[in-house]
Amino acid sequence: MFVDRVEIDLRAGRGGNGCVSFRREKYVPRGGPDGGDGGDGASIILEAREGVNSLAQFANRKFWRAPNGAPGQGSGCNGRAARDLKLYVPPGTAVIDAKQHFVIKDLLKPGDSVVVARGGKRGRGNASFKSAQNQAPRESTPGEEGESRLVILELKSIADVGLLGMPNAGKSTLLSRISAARPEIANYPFTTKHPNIGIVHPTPDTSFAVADIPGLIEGASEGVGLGHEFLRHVERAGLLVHLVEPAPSDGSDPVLNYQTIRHELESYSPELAKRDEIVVVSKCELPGAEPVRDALAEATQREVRLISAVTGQGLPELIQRIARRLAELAAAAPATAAPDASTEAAGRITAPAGDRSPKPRRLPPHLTGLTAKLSDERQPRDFDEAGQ
Ligand SMILES: Nc1nc2c(ncn2[C@@H]2O[C@H](COP(=O)(O)OP(=O)(O)OP(=O)(O)O)[C@@H](O)[C@H]2O)c(=O)[nH]1
Ligand SMILES: [Mg+2]
Repeated sequence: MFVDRVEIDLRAGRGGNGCVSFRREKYVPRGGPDGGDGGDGASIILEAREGVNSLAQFANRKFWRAPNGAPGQGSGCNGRAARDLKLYVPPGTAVIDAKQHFVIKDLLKPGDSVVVARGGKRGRGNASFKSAQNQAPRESTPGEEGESRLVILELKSIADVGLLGMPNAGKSTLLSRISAARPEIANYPFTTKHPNIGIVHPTPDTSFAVADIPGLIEGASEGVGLGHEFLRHVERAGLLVHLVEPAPSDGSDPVLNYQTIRHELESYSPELAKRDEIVVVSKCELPGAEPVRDALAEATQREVRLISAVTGQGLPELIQRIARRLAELAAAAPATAAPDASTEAAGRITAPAGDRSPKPRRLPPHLTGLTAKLSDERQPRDFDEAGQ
């Protein structure tokens, strides 16, 4: 089951209460306070992990509770701190506060994590209130409540390239031809019901990820068909590949189909509509593909490619074109990212470059002072050195 958006209710653990207790033991009069502290409550941590590819584990369970810290006990026993609850999500999951609608954190890379609900702090036992003035304290503090939070987890797949097109345009077939992904393919619309990601290797040591999403139709922004819900899976893609079928089975005009998808894209997100787009005519071994290519090129004033997943025509060129464009985008990105990096570096306190060696340890005065030797000689010996 593929799940890409869930709302979950999180509550971190409560801290354990502190304990009020006095030492009572035969022959130990006024034993003093010995109530231990409680243990800290567990926090809830969300972590992106490689290999997790859907939010399915949250689909049937809305409430997640982290364990409470154990209370303190007599004889100076502190309560056990509860172990944090770690929940694993796919890389690319945005953690959103459901009440105030802001992104708490975008967990992009495997290993990225965020403490979404902090565990309650432990309560203090009466032993910790002991002082010279107050030698028999009867006070303790309760453990704090853990944070509770309603969050939305929204998976936006991490792909470099997104495939767009009407249903049945041949998106899944293209993905299966250029990568090891094996999406479902069939000769009817809406075969694909959830996104598929495939990794393409243009050269043995380079790769990019391609996302195939369910087809869009007119009115997708109003929820027609599968809606444009799945467009979020291409939101992170720097490059879109728009497939146009030359002879749709419903007899519609391919150029109009192209414009419909563009329109839907714009109504979903104007920002996404501005992304780089490569337009291709699929199934080009079928008759009538070339006139469609020419008509599209005229309508878009752009280069339009012909590909065929059946004969393999145009596929290596398309892969090379995508790889080149991605490399250009990657080369352009550091220039815009650079100011961020420098401001971050400026904010950080770093040691001067030359001062990396550890400081020499200072010896205690009885080993370095004037009397060090003297005191050594005067030490009582418990064996006779001469006799050894
Ligand atoms: N002749 C020919 N048929 C193709 C080609 N590529 C795909 N097809 C056929 O087109 C049909 C639809 O292909 P899919 O890959 O499932 O299309 P899709 O765009 O993923 O469709 P949805 O998942 O429904 O949105 C299948 O029957 C494929 O066999 C091609 O290059 N040539
Ligand atoms: Mg498909």
